[in-house]
Amino acid sequence: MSAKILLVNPPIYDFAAYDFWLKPYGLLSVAGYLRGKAEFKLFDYLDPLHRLVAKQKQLQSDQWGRGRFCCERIPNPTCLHHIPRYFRRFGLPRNMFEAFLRQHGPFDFVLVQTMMTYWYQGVEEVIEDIRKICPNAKIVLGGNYVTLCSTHAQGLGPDFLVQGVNLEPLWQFLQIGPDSKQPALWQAYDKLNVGVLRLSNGCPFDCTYCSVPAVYGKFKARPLERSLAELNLLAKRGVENIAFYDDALLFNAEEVLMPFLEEVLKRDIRMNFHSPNGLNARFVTRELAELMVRAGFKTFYLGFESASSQWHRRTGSKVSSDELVRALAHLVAAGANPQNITAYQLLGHPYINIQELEGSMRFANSLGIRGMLADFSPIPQTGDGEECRKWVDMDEPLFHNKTAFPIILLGFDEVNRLKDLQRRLNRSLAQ
Ligand code: B12
Ligand code: SF4
Repeated sequence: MSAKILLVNPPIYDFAAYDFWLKPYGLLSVAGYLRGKAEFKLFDYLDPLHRLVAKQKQLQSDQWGRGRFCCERIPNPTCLHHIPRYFRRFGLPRNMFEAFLRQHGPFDFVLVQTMMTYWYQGVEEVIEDIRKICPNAKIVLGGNYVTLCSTHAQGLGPDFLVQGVNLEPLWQFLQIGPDSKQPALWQAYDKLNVGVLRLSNGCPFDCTYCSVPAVYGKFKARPLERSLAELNLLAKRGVENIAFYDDALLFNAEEVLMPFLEEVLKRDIRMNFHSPNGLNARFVTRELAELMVRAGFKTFYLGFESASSQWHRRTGSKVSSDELVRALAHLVAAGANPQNITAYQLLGHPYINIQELEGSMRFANSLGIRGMLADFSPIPQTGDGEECRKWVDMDEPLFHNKTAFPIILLGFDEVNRLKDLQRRLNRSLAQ
């Protein structure tokens, strides 16, 4: 008899959370490798098409598949009691999971997705409920929090941790052999309107605030045929919006993104593509911009971070202001709507003194595109994250919280002032 495996995407405990094309892609990928070799059930606390959420008007997704999560207010965690923002639990109610476990259990294994390090309270809740209702199930955690904070994750009491990207120990633990050609298990959802793809792993840069280089190593393309098969699967499931989760989607585009998009056009696959994870403006050529727009890219998020060349030199030199200007010209000439182009800039980075943030915000605004302040989350084992031990206890992942850290570094009033300024600058574009 094949193993019975439950897949869980936990609720989020945070000050803010928004469905910015959030899917448990690591978890679904692992389950995909085991397709046909085990019996699967999925419980995704953040599923926007769950019947409980789908019927609430204010929670409905926008035209590109983004939206709000259902949530309830809860007290701030003790160590963040001084942060003057409301803390919340986002996702389906806890008793729904309990009822689900009673109805569909027992399970042999439960695989739990972990994402932001500071979201571990959701994982803790899930483990507690499984232990109570399905005490014999073996609990496996994998994903970003486990990879970056493995000792802390061990303390939550799982049976097995999958750190990083090597899945060999997992196959041994499950005693099931994988089929690595299989796409993610998107069939686990009854209904689906958003999908995720990743055409590559890793990144050629080495930014001092980022964990990707250490975890994934240098850039490596994934097999094109496998990505196309996954896109096909998503198209058949009725998905209209695809978010790319690549770290460096535009790097080596002639060999990775461009052949993929050419196939999309050749096969007449119509999708809206999105890049929530920040594109590198340096790689946007005229040809690439044209192809992206023709193949269906609708929203463009560019990782700009700062207009200060000194700041960029100190953190990894990933992009310059000139490169941003050039990329925008190509995108707009290709037909991209400037209202759907956004430049991310880091708020609350420890080198804010040389970041010239306000000037950078005004600069992006002068180019006629929206700016978005990406609150800085200090990441353990990165150069900049380790420096943040000066301000917070980095061994407590709640201190990596992206709402909390900028307030701790800059103060509540200064954070509000900068956010207000960003709002005003964006509003000025609409006039
Ligand atoms: C996509 C992405 C996002 C998406 C959302 C993703 C989501 N579902 O929540 C968006 C764009 C919204 C986002 C936002 C942010 N992100 Co982000 N993001 C990522 C990214 C690129 C991929 C995450 C992912 O889905 N990985 C899973 C898949 C794609 O990876 P995979 O390699 O196929 O997985 C394999 C293994 O890891 C393992 N595995 C993975 N999961 C699981 C689960 C199980 C059970 C098992 C067994 C195995 C397993 O097996 C897989 C198969 O081979 C990572 C970087 C990275 N490369 O991981 C950063 C990353 C997670 N983000 C990061 C940051 C900093 C942010 C922001 C704070 C940025 C900002 N300032 O705004 C925000 C925070 C959002 C919030 N609300 O708090 C940091 C982590 C920060 C932290 N403290 O944890 C990362 C690590 C990048 C970095 N700079 O180092 N992000
Ligand atoms: S370019 Fe992006 S993914 Fe690459 S190291 Fe820098 S921040 Fe990380």
